[in-house]
Amino acid sequence: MNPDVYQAAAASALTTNDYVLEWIAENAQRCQPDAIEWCDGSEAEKRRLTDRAVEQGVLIPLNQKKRPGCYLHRSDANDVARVEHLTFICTPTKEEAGPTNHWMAPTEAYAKLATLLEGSMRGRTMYVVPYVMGPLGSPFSKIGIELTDSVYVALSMRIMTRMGKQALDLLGDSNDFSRGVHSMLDVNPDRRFICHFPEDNTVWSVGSNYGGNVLLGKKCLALRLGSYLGRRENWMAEHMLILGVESPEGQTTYVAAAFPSACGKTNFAMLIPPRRFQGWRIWTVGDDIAWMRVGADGKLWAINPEAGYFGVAPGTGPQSNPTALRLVERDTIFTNVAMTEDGDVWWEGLTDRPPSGLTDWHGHKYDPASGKPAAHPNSRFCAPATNNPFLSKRINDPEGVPISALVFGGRRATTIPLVLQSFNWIHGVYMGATMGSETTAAATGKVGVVRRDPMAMLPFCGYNMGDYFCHWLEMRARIPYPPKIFMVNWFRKGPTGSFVWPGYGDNMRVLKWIVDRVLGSVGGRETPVGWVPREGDLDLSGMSIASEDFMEATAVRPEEWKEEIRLQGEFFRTLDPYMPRALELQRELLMSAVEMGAPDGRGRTP
Ligand code: OXD
Ligand code: MN
Repeated sequence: MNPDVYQAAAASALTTNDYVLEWIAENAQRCQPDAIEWCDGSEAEKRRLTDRAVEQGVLIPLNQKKRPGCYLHRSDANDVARVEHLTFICTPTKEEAGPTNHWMAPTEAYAKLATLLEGSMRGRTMYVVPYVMGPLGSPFSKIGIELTDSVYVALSMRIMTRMGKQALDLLGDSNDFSRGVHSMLDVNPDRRFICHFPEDNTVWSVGSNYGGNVLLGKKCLALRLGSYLGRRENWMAEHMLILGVESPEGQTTYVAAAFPSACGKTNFAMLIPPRRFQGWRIWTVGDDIAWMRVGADGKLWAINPEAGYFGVAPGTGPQSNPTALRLVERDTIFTNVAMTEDGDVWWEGLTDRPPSGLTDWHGHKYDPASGKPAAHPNSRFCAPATNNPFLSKRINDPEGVPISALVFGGRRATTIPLVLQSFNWIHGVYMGATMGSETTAAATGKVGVVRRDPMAMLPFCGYNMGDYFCHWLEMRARIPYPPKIFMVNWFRKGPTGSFVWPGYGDNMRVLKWIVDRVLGSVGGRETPVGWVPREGDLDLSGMSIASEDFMEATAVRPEEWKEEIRLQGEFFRTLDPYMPRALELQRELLMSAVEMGAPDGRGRTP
């Protein structure tokens, strides 16, 4: 590397921290950038980087009258999603990564990626992006620095995290920061690796420029490294939204919920209560990630470590998420959506029919007759949380919010009722450990195959899934006043194949039952697999749902459950020999309870 480059970077450094400076020098030596630029997080810097990105064709300005401060990015067509098969947990032993993660030995991974990074930033700028995950000064928060050769990443990190000089000021002389190195290389799937080194609090990501692979604060630090650190430090990093339910009397109850990717987490986090619920408000704390710790009061407290939303655009429309439409009105970076003739954005689900004259996500004229979508199905918006009109006032509270209920959800056409309350913590952990979603015909060719995704963490747990379950079980002893645990399913279908529950805003009715159960102010029906609401327990006023549909939505059928519990056992076997015994015993207990209630002669009625 030209020594002047490093000299210039050292002279303009935003810190005197030797650990940081040495680490940057080492990586600059390896990657050989033409320039090194420290990101301070200022408005002037945002303007400068945005202008540069536009000049380079990385960002396309949208209609600034309609969408002030908004830009479109088109990614390489081979680089549009997270790549689980190229994502590695690099722990000293394979066993520590466990059966659900791809593993590479740390020495091998470092060597392989160092070779790829050699000279990778020649002709490019290395951006030094310091950031904080979590509210500034919070005991939950973590500091990270990402070195990246992507101006798109630098600008997106500015939205998604508390990015800038304040991170370095908070770090001071400490060595306690997460080290992220990212180079796009030539954006080639053959040279794409996302490697996590939990023991070194380090992530190296090469060959991609797609959000989940390269915004290293998000999935990489906040979930994979975070879950590893959480286990070591007795806290929890979870793939959960956090919302506050405020009653007309002004009492707010906080709920955290896990759903597999693309199952409507962002929509649920921004739910608008139906008209009947006048005076009720849902406040968004977070839409994707929760960091949770036991507070001095013995409750479980949570923060959202992020500062923005990286949401899936398709399917976001006036019915599914009117709030999201408001938050992408300005200062948003869109990726791989379609563009209208007048420089606005469009995606499937925004309106019933595509407007004429669209440009598709590749940048070509869109032909609706092609049968292909105009926006990529995983196209995204990246918007600051402060754009959300229903952002919780507690978003920057260093203590976070107290969680009263944990909710697990999935997309299931049968078996799983609209809402089910667990009997206790172990049973709740069991619900999370067995949650899953049915694949659709379009995705796999096989309908109704349940892909298990424990706690929605399958792609995000930074260590052995069996140990992760143990951590959940062990947390119970550390939480004197634990949240109640529930399971929901908005997607159950009736005999005619149509959904029995309308979903969207009406999910408020389920949320209210959950809150009332926490407060002990509503009843329910005990079934062998948990508590469900009876018809009068759920506020159904102001909606039209046939009584049969409600019965169907909340039905617990022994025959379906016997099969379900058998399949849950099959899933557990794939995690052997790491499965905690408590969950297998819970499984057997549920099976015998279901069999006792089953009208097939095998079980007896107790
Ligand atoms: C996400 C995901 O992008 O879960 O949040 O895939
Ligand atoms: Mn997610």
